Amino acid sequence: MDLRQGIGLRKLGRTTDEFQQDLLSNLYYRRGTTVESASARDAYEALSQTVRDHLAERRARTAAAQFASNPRWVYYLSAEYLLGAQLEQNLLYSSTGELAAEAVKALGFSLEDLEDLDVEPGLGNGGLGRLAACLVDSLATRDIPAVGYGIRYDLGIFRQIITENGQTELPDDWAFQGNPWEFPAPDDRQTVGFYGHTEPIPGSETRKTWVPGEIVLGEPSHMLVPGYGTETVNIVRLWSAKASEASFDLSRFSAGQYAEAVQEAVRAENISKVLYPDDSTELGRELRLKQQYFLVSCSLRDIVRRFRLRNEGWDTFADKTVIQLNDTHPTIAIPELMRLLVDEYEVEWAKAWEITRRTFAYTCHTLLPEALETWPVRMFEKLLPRHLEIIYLINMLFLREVEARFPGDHDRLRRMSIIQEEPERRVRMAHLAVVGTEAVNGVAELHSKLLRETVLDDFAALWPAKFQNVTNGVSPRRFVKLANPRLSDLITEGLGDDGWLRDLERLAGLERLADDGSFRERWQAIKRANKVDLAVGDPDSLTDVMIKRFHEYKRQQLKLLHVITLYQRIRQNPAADWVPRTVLFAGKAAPAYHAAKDIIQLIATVAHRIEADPVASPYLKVVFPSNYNVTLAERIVPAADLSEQISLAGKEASGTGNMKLALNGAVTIGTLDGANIEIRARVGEDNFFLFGMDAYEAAQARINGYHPRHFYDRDEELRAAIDTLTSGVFGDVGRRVAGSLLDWDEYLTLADFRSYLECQEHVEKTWRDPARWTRMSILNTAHSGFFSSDRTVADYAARIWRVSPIPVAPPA
Ligand code: H53
Repeated sequence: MDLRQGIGLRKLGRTTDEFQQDLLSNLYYRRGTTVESASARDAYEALSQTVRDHLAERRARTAAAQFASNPRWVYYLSAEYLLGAQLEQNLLYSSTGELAAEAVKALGFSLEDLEDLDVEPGLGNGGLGRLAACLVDSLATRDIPAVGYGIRYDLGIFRQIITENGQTELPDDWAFQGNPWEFPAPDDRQTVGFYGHTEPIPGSETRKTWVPGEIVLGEPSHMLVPGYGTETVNIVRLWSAKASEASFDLSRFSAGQYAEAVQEAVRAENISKVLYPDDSTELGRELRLKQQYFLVSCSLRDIVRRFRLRNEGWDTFADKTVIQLNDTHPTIAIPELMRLLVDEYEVEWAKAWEITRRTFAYTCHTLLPEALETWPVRMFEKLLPRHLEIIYLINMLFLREVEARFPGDHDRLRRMSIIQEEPERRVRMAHLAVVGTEAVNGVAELHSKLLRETVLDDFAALWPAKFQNVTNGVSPRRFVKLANPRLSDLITEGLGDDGWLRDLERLAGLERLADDGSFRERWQAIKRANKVDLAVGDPDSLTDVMIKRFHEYKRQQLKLLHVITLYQRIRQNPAADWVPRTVLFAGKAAPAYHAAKDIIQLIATVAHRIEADPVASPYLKVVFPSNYNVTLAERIVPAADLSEQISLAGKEASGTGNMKLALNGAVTIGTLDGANIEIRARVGEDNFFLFGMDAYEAAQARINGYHPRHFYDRDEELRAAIDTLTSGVFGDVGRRVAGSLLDWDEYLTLADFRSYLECQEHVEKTWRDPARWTRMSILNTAHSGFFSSDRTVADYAARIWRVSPIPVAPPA
């Protein structure tokens, strides 16, 4: 019997009664409890399993269809995934929401109660991790055979608590109570080596034997990634580090040396213990490099295993495989594939190199030089000795190519080398990633252009065709349909059907409704209702949100100077006609990034001061909810009126929060940075509040000699704001922030201050005309269709991966 024919035989409940029976089965047989004693947790687990079964059945059909067509598979390698809560999403994607609501009601629970128990796996830091989650959603939605590979960190991004003392970090043991959404597959376990030495192989110049000094096991488990409005269910496969049996020292244990007995095992398992909470700044720790190699080694072996299920030899490997590197984090995959091919499978070097280059593509997500990873050569030498040798050989051959194109240009060789020589020898991972791939892309038009013109200019001169742009996008399912059900319903009504959820450009059909008075009123009422739900301030006030990681380049400090200025203006003239505002900040700072944590603490302090001030508090409120994550974003985004995208131009690669907010009808105040430029081009200049220097002016300002005090001296309000900080009324933290602005101001905050304030006045003037504002809001949504991650994935598929959809037939 062909097992694949059997798929679909198990009947899944499609009526309320059947669904309820499935739920009860899971409660009894898998959870081992009864209706009488079922806790909310029991009900949550049983429900999750019931919903999961619907996806699992689709998964089985998907795998059958995908393997049968032996396609080119897309493998997304990412150190981070911010998948968001699963239950609500999976109810939507399996169309079981209504059945589930009925079924759990009979058990005495509400769906909302159970959704509250669903913990989001916080396996990422910020934009890059959430982008990975949006892309896997869209890959499935577009029926593209794909697997996302990542690390199953025991502890995800820290839980943040905000008090007047700033940010406190607590461990995030997200799977403490188990995770009903994943399938462990210990039988697909891989062996990963570290340290040790290499030995020559007699008769071969390029092949070597690597004898590792430490062995760790990688155990996968996968989560299902359903497509929306289609049958496809792909997977994300996450690796956990496990110690081998041999690493437990029984004799020491027997001798009572309990800690020593498990020492080696603990060390091995530490590899997937914790997500590094740095976002786009370098963290030079050996354990981090170990994590990267662990992810890469496990995933490549799994990719090879999958290739061999349908193919033989190596000639077609690159035709059947494309591996997308999400930033430089998984770049060691390039020398690792070379090692597998050359050392283990005895493929000749030149052929292996051709296969490798054709297999990989690299997405760069930054322009900050400090975020381009480099690793000390001596660390590589110790941890991955064979990989270093391979990198040296790759580099030698590459520099020969450069020398042939630009004879005698020694400075160019030095600049382009994969090995940095001064002040210390380091491996430049971005250079390795460019050399070892077929395509390199930035994540927004400006970013891709600046990559070609600045950070990677020498490479763009050598290989102009390699460089591309693929503008980021976001999932309209999660960030409109799930996050903003009221608006989704109105959009569906306005457009006549919900086809926009799979074809977001159809939102353009809302344009004609922007001048319809009754539609506008309903739009406005929804925004208000969302604010009531969020419950952070007066729902009639202008809800002004800045939600993102804390980083000086993003300039939360500029927003804070605006808040202080507003506060002082109100205090000076309490009787004036002020526009009431609720300013909402949310976001985390890397625990070791003290300047960013200072800004958080200062915001919390200022918020408290304003709250306690009876003169200012009726007009100005600052709130800072703790622990910004995907779930919280889903509550804030639908309630925002104004979206703050105020990074120094040329620093934010793209941004994706800007897209989520615009899609939900927030109007952006922003600089010409990252994807803001493309948002403005689409929603129209009149529907976007622009201020500040552009990227070229900003770069020029630094070159010409930037003096923040120049702006301080010439702007009375700016001086007053900074002086209050310096005076110490907001404590030492105020002095520190003021000092850093006055003395250096790396991101030209003071230079953009006046332009920002004037722009905010324009915002208020516009806000006073609700019809006009609402029209702008509708037009923002109407013209944000481009920013769907479905479009992003279609771009990658057509221009970088060269893959086509493989549709999955519905059950017979
Ligand atoms: O990646 C986002 C961009 C955003 C950029 C962010 C990012 C990280 O979250 C981490 C490391 C890194 O190099 C870049 O800052 O601008 O939108 C997705 O591309």
